[in-house]
Amino acid sequence: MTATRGRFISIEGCEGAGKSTQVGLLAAALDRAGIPVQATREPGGSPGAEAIRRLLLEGEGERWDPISEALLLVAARRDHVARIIAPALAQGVWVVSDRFADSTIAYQGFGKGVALQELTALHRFAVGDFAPDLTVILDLPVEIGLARAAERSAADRFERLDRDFHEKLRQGFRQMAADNPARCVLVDASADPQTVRHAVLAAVEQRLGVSLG
Ligand code: T5A
Repeated sequence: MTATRGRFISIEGCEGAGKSTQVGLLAAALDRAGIPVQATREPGGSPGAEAIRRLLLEGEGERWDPISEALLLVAARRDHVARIIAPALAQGVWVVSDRFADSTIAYQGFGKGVALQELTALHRFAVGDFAPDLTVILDLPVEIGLARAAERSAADRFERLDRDFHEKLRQGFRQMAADNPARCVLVDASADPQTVRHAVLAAVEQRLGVSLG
């Protein structure tokens, strides 16, 4: 007997939006509801993609130009999809990913100016029309996100970029939510973690037809 395909949910947003926090809370809620779930992240998620993650996050800000960066990210994504996400979904496991392809459109496209149609073509080349069933975009003012990220750890290559860059990212994510209403839900992430959790679970229940208690 073949298992019913799992559902793929990506959690997106700017630095410090609370993505990792909400991935953990959502995975716990799915697990409590008896739904098999695997939490993962990008860049990374598979051994090969985690190796690429280290290349991307360490070192000087100008270590990679934006196109090289996009190529590395998409190579990591292909490995992550092929080795981790697609096999899990085929076995009926739900996958919740801390970032996915919308981050490339936001950071390398809206943020760093790589043409959006080139990024879309690259995505198709790497993973075809594979896409999340639901994308939750956590939205909050840039200052709040950067302050949260700074409290948590030292800045990485991306967090060191200037405020204008982070504002472009926010507007990019908002634009993607507006352009893809069937797939994306925009959630106000400026509230406390439990309030945000409530909104995320409500979106999953409404869009994917499950009850999370
Ligand atoms: N990147 C990634 C690209 O450029 N292109 C791509 O295609 C992809 C996939 C990844 C970097 O790579 C770039 C984007 C990133 O710069 P990362 O280490 O994964 O780097 O960093 P981020 O994804 O930005 O994750 P952060 O850890 O910075 O932020 P999160 O996950 O959004 O936030 P989280 O949950 O870790 O929370 C941060 C702090 O805030 C607190 C938490 O306890 C924590 O201390 N917090 C809250 N505080 C108050 N209220 C809330 N609601 C809170 N939620 C969490």
